[in-house]
Amino acid sequence: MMSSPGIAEQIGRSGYEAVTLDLQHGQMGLAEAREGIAALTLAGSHPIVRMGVGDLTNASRYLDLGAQAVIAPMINSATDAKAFADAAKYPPVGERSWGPLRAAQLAGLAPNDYLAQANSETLAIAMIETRPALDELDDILAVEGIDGVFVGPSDLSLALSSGAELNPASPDTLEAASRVVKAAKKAGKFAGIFCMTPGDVLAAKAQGFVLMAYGIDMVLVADSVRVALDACGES
Ligand code: 3PY
Ligand code: MG
Repeated sequence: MMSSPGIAEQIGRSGYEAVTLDLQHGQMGLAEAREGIAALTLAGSHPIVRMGVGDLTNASRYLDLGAQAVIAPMINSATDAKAFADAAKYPPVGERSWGPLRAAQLAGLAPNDYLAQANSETLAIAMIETRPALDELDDILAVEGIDGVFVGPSDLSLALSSGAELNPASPDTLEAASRVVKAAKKAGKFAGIFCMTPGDVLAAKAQGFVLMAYGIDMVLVADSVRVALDACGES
């Protein structure tokens, strides 16, 4: 969430297989995302960009900068999912427009070699975090070019309680998350989920989720500073 590509890089270097640059709720702009994507590539960690709500046409731009996956929040219908896949995938799957010069440089590939692997190696991930999305889950999963779905438990908890409570661990939210991972498996796609605690990560893994987003840079940095100060008797 922080605006620093350097912090993203250090998180990638510390062992995260992938790091998501959050352009929905975070502080990065396009220029910082560009630096963060390059820094993560250098660090050997997969750069993912979460886009703003409805920013579907920019999916190709983030991929052109070298993002290896794009996450679209608030995908509510198969129509949304198709628009997203169209922006993220080259023909014949979609209508991604050509221009991945930076992405090809970062991948060390000639243009046609980048093209040959782009549709399979760059991922379009649709967030499921509303009631309409749950209602259309199977249709969203059936859209060609959508590689996987990603559960947003905070927004889901708001939606399922009609705004009464933010509780990513509410029984309704957990039940919906379980439904999502099962539906994804059935459709031959993968499921991911945002996790609030290490326990959430382990539970999600056990359920069959394969992309667990855990650890917000603002929190990781603040927690590390507290540990350092505590160790010096300065808390
Ligand atoms: C949510 O929980 O709603 C999210 O979008 C997590 O990133
Ligand atoms: Mg959300």
